[in-house]
Amino acid sequence: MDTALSIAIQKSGRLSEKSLEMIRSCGIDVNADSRVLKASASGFPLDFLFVRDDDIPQYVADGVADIGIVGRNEYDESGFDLEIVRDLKFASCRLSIAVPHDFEYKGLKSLEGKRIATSYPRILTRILKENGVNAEPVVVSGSVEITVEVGIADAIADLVSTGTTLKMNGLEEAECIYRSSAIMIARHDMKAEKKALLERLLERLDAVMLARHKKYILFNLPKDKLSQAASVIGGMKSPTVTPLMDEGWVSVQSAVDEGRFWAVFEELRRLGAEGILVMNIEKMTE
Ligand code: PRT
Ligand code: ZN
Repeated sequence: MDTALSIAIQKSGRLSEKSLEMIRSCGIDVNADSRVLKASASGFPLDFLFVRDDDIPQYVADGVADIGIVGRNEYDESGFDLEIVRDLKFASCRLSIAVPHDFEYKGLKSLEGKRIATSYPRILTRILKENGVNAEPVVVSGSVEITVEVGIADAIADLVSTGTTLKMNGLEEAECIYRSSAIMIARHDMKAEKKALLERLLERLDAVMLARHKKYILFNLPKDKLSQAASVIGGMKSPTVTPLMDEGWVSVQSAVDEGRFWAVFEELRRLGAEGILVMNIEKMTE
């Protein structure tokens, strides 16, 4: 049988849909309707294992799966030594210290001697230690935000994205101590055949991720404004320039960073650009 790479992804939760979507955008299809434990893909030799996110680092470490997609928080908390092959930059969140309103928080030192409830004792302990703070982690597996109210902790360290959960439970986000997003992990000692498959997968993934942060623009420009326009666009080796029937004008096309898009757009308008057309890029390489 031909070698296939196996990937562990979250069965159902905050990471599941995005993980599948990323893989699908690499031209790899998997039937996830019948989300059983295992499935094979079409379009690439990839086997899927749908599991709880907490188990993903362990499965990869044990060789049950070759690679996995998991929150950085779960990986760091697991304590396994794996390779982080990519930061996939979705499911971003932060681990924050939160305190009740009457707690006078003045930095991590305020936590000296306090009980801090968390589901991430390893990460919390490391950070407290780095900051020379002695506090007592109270380990809970869920509903961390109610521990202060019920009297088993003085403060908490929990994942936050919008902050609504903290507010609803009468807590204030005091300080972000750690940032997380979804990452792809792999074992260090993968066989050469599997490593080659992973490289192929990563090449596709990089093309997808790069394209997500770019827009493709096409516009007509008075020829004498070309060098100014090129410096506005920046980044790329050179924009593609095509002559137009009217000899005083050219047609220009280029990829532009999404974050700079509006600034570039306004500057091009100022230079006299006309017929500006903007498109999403599906895939791209540097
Ligand atoms: O069943 P399984 O074990 O697989 O899933 P799970 O319930 O353990 O994990 P899941 O699906 O909730 O989260 C998976 C991963 O998503 C986490 O490990 C993080 O890496 C990431 N992530 C991103 C988050 C959040 N954002 C987040 N907001 N994980 C949890 N939360 C919690 C937060 O702690 C709070 O209680 O969601 C609640 C709402 O957050 P606010 O701040 O938006 O109100
Ligand atoms: Zn979990």
